[in-house]
Amino acid sequence: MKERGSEVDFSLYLVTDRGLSGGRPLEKIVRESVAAGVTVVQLREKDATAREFLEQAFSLEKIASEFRIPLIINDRVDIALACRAQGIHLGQSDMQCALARRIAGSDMLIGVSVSTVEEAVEAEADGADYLGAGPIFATSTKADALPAIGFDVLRAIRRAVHIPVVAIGGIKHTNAAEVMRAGADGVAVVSAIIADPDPGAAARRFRSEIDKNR
Ligand code: TZP
Ligand code: MG
Repeated sequence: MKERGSEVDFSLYLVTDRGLSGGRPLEKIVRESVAAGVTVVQLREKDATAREFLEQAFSLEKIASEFRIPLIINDRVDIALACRAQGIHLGQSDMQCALARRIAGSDMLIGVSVSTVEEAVEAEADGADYLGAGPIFATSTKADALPAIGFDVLRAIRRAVHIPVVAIGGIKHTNAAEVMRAGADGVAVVSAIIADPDPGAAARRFRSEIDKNR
């Protein structure tokens, strides 16, 4: 089970939010940023209907397969199974990891959002393949984001588990290096790539900071 997460390159993890895309299709933003070095894409669309979410999932799955990177679906196990995505991402108020595993099977990559060491240890014990830890910094992208956890909690989470830890929340190319040095296996980014007028250039700026600090 551990191999499933450790085989994936989590270094630059893009999370979508079409509300920040300025009307550009997500397909274009995803294609340009993946071509420039994004290694994982999570479809996270809080305001989409199930039908819209499904359509978006199918079209991003095509791009992800083309570039041989994982597509991860936020919250919805059914949609991940329907579009044959490689993974699901679950928050603390979503279906528990072990139950999602029962539905989705042993091949599904499952990520869990955590903001404390206790949640991290529990998620690993529950069968998570990787963790999303944060918010590292304050962010306005997630309306109900918790207070920032900072580097000390990130380091403590890194020490407490054996699965990959992806840091999220307020990460820009200017602080990505520090986040990696604090022990993250990768950085997860919404606004700094999705809202950038040139998502490919934004992804390249991240890549060069991350690669200097791996
Ligand atoms: N979970 C914790 S913070 C966050 C999510 C989905 C949003 C991060 O967005 P940004 O724009 O990269 O700060
Ligand atoms: Mg969720």
